[in-house]
Amino acid sequence: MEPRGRGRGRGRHSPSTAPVVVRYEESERGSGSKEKNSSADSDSVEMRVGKLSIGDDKPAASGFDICPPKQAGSVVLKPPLFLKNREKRQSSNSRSNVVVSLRPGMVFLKGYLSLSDQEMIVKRCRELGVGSGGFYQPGYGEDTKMHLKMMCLGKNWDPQSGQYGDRRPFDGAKPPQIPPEFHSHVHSALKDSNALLPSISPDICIVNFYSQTGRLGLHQDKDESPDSLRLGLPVISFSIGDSADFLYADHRDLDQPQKLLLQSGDVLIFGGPSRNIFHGVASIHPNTAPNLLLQHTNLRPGRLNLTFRRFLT
Ligand SMILES: O=C(O)CCC(=O)C(=O)O
Repeated sequence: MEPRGRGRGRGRHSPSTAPVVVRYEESERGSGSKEKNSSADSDSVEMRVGKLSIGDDKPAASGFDICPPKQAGSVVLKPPLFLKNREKRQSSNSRSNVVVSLRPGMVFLKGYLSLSDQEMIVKRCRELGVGSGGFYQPGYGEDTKMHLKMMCLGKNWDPQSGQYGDRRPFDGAKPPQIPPEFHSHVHSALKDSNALLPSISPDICIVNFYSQTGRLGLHQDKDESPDSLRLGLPVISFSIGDSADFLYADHRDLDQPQKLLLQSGDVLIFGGPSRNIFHGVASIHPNTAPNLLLQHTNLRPGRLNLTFRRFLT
């Protein structure tokens, strides 16, 4: 989310009082660099917006549903048997122990989250995502939508100001808390990574949902507190659903950033000397999510990504 740390002023939309249904026909509206002129991805997305009331803690809006109910009469094609068997083997609760050190402070845990972990995470994100403070399409301004849906847990990150806060400026909703099960997965991943990085108990989780045309420009995560950044407290990233081409580099204008394929269940950690890397998502690989995950959750086509961070030291 490129302009993290580059605020463009805090925009506040007038709260509406009557429930409305907003249908976004998202289209390319920006031009020029991906980062500064992000526009919406090409999905048609329906969001039901309830009565909005700044300062009200009760559920006020229902957001984008990442696991919409199956349509009556829809036909689900059965995956080939070999694929089912392979996924069944992978679905055991045991975690992969493939740990790859990509560079100092950057560790990749390949296939770390089991299928049941992934299902639990999808289901929790779905529940939280349709409630107050749930998924919405963020933007840096009226005409600069990001190519993803976002929900913040713990603290809100506002793309317009590049700041964290306790409530969302545009509807006053408080971000849901980070579920305890998520904390335990973060804790285990940090421990199993053997990375020489400080351990954290995250107080922020940014949850992104990318449609199959979603993407995210190269940016640094630099809006956490100066102490958190100075200490190189790690960012822990979980990938679920369709695979993605993840890019990273020391500089934004590097012609050839490094590319890493992130698949469902992968965990990536970057902290210490890699805390300030530029990173982003170049593309999503359609129809690459595990079949069993889709069958068990009805996750939409696309990719769910959770990045855990620590704002305060
Ligand atoms: O989706 C990803 O893998 C990266 C997400 C990210 O960079 C962010 O939320 O800041």
